[in-house]
Amino acid sequence: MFSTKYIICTTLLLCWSLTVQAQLDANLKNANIPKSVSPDVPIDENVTNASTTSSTTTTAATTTTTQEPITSTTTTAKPTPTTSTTSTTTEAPSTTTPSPVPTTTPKPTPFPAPSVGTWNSSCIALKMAAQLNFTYETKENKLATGLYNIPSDAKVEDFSCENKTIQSIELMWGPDEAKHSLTLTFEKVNGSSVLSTISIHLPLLSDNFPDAKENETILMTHTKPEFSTPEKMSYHCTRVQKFNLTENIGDVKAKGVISVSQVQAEAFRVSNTTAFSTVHDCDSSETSDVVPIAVGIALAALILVVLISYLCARRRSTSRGYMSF
Ligand SMILES: *[C@@H]1O[C@H](CO)[C@@H](O)[C@H](O)[C@H]1NC(C)=O
Ligand SMILES: *[C@@H]1O[C@H](CO)[C@@H](O)[C@H](O)[C@H]1NC(C)=O
Ligand SMILES: *[C@@H]1O[C@H](CO)[C@@H](O)[C@H](O)[C@H]1NC(C)=O
Ligand SMILES: *[C@@H]1O[C@H](CO)[C@@H](O)[C@H](O)[C@H]1NC(C)=O
Ligand SMILES: *[C@@H]1O[C@H](CO)[C@@H](O)[C@H](O)[C@H]1NC(C)=O
Ligand SMILES: *[C@@H]1O[C@H](CO)[C@@H](O)[C@H](O)[C@H]1NC(C)=O
Ligand SMILES: *[C@@H]1O[C@H](CO)[C@@H](O)[C@H](O)[C@H]1NC(C)=O
Ligand SMILES: *[C@@H]1O[C@H](CO)[C@@H](O)[C@H](O)[C@H]1NC(C)=O
Ligand SMILES: CC(=O)N[C@H]1CO[C@H](CO)[C@@H](O)[C@@H]1O
Repeated sequence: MFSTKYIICTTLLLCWSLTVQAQLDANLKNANIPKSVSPDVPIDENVTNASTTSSTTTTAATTTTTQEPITSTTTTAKPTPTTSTTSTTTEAPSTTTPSPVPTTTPKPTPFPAPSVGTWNSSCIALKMAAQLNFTYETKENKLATGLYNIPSDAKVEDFSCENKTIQSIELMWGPDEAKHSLTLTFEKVNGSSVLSTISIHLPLLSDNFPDAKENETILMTHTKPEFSTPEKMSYHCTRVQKFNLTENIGDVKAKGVISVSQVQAEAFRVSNTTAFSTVHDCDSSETSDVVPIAVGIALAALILVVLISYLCARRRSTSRGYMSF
């Protein structure tokens, strides 16, 4: 009589712990999917053209004509209401448009996602998409937030391959009088290759940053080992990774973030084939640790539950002198 109750109880607990484990597994599997989807957002050519033309032709001429393309873009941007507002006027349009709240959001056209570039030197092969988010000073001495995509057609300007422990590659783009550059330095530490430094030299041209101070140049670095990979393997990571960038000029401490995605990088290459070596994925090592631990915890909990219910049932039936058996 009592034992049947406990058997039912035990099976219920068993089912519960199994579903918990299943949910854990599902969560772990789903965890990486949204991250890898986000960098694949296609670049809307019209949005880029609309934004560049609107910024260059703001000669205070006709405000009605500039608003027309904006409303046309909002219809396309409607399905994503969670577009990150990028420091462009946020409160001002609310007074002019008394229409309901969800249908507003006219200005923040999404900044295009960076496109993936491929670069190589004799010792470094690199593939990635990168976007900068940084603060800069405006003509009115205010701080503004700027977004900038590293162009995929940047050229390999310089590289250093002679040293067996430190190698670097420098990408360059932009007009001759204002060269932009991104330098990546790789180091060999304990038999692993790491990206030790990212340095950025970014002159703010009036085409992209019309409100920036004249001749303002952003110099930012990130010095922390990233992309750690065993020797003779290539680092691979599809999801977006954000690295903090700092600028230390005098007492000014500007800050920025570089977001890299779709990364495949390999330094200290010896063969001169262009193909990457065996992939070391940023997530495979993590998940292969996390999944067994989660499964182990779930199984341990299950065993504990079964044991406790069995002992309880046994004690009860013993105290009642095996009545129900
Ligand atoms: C983008 O612009 C082109 C030419 O201006 C036009 O043909 C096309 O329909 C536009 N696409 C969208 C999605 O607005
Ligand atoms: C990069 O790879 C291309 C294609 O294999 C090759 O022609 C070029 O020489 C390489 N560049 C450097 C700097 O090694
Ligand atoms: C850029 O950085 C600022 C400040 O950290 C943040 O508010 C903004 O959402 C970021 N923009 C993007 C597109 O990541
Ligand atoms: C590589 O560079 C490091 C640091 O600059 C230096 O200590 C080392 O001697 C160099 N190695 C070679 C082989 O040039
Ligand atoms: C290299 O490995 C040694 C021993 O395993 C360790 O003490 C040292 O901290 C490691 N160095 C780095 C930079 O990780
Ligand atoms: C900006 O650079 C140009 C060309 O080098 C120079 O003529 C001009 O004086 C500079 N402006 C400022 C404010 O430094
Ligand atoms: C990057 O900067 C942000 C804001 O300053 C800070 O909260 C975060 O901890 C930093 N991340 C790293 C890895 O230093
Ligand atoms: C590098 O490539 C050249 C010609 O493409 C070839 O002659 C040479 O043997 C290659 N070196 C190695 C180490 O594979
Ligand atoms: C749709 C459209 O007009 N796209 C153009 C945007 O601008 C780039 C370069 O400025 C052109 O290559 C695209 O054709």
